[in-house]
Amino acid sequence: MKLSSISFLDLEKEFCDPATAAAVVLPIPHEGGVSYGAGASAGPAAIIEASAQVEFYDELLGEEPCRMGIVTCAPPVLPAEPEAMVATVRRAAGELLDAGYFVAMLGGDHSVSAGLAGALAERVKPFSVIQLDAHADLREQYNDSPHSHACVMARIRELTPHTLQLGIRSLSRSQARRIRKEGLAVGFMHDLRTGSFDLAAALARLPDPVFVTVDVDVFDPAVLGATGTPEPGGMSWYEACDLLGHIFRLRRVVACDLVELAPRPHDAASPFTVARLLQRMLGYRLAGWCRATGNAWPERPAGRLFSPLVSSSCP
Ligand SMILES: [Mn+2]
Repeated sequence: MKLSSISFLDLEKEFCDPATAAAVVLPIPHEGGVSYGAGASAGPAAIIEASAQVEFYDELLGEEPCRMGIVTCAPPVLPAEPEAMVATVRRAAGELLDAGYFVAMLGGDHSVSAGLAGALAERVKPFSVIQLDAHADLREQYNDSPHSHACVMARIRELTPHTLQLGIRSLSRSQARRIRKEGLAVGFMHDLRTGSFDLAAALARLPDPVFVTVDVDVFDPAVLGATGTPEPGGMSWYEACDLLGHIFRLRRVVACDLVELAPRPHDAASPFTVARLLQRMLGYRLAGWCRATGNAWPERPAGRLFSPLVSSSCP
């Protein structure tokens, strides 16, 4: 494994050692056919840089997530051609899953998520994908490409039928028809807001393990504006944290990604928000492990804590 020169959260060596870490951060600075604003290839570096300012102590969890050990990889060499890029991500993520890490990938545009989903599909069946996103991303093709970020959930649904899409508030008529016709599990943002979407029931229908993919445009632009395709009416910070808290409590999450941050000048808040969210998601995972095993929050990294890709009863 090639390590990044700066680790996520700028951790002391003991807390980012590949031998003892439970989680790994994999930066994928790929930007293919971004449809509106550009800049997602600069996302991972901006998130890692901002993460150096994040307080280790999570005030909701009452603990420091970094005590699980979080190693940060250098980005792999990425071919520009989308299909080859996805295959590269599949291999890189697959090696990390095989090594027993909880994999947290940083995009890049949303097309990179097909690589991580592909790595899971090669290793475990069934598995689920939960998407937090403003956009349904169910197009078969976009700008003549099936690998566009606007098609990623269509590609992922070729790998698993178990998907749940949350926070959606932008889609075409044909995508809306597909959702109705195939009865896809979609929690539209307005239904989440009014409480008319039964999240617990939707989560109960998903098999473990779960990959959670977060397109940062799920946030309201007032919370996070540095993204290529902003949409009004998105989640607040606490809405997103509550939702992810439920997901990590009720399902066994083995991998996540955060994609589509496109850093812009004079906006330190957006990359910092993503860095904090990743730290919190890792904390939710560790909290789930503590609950499931009865173990205390670890003081220092103790190897691969999370049984990764085996069947459903493991914590
Ligand atoms: Mn999106």
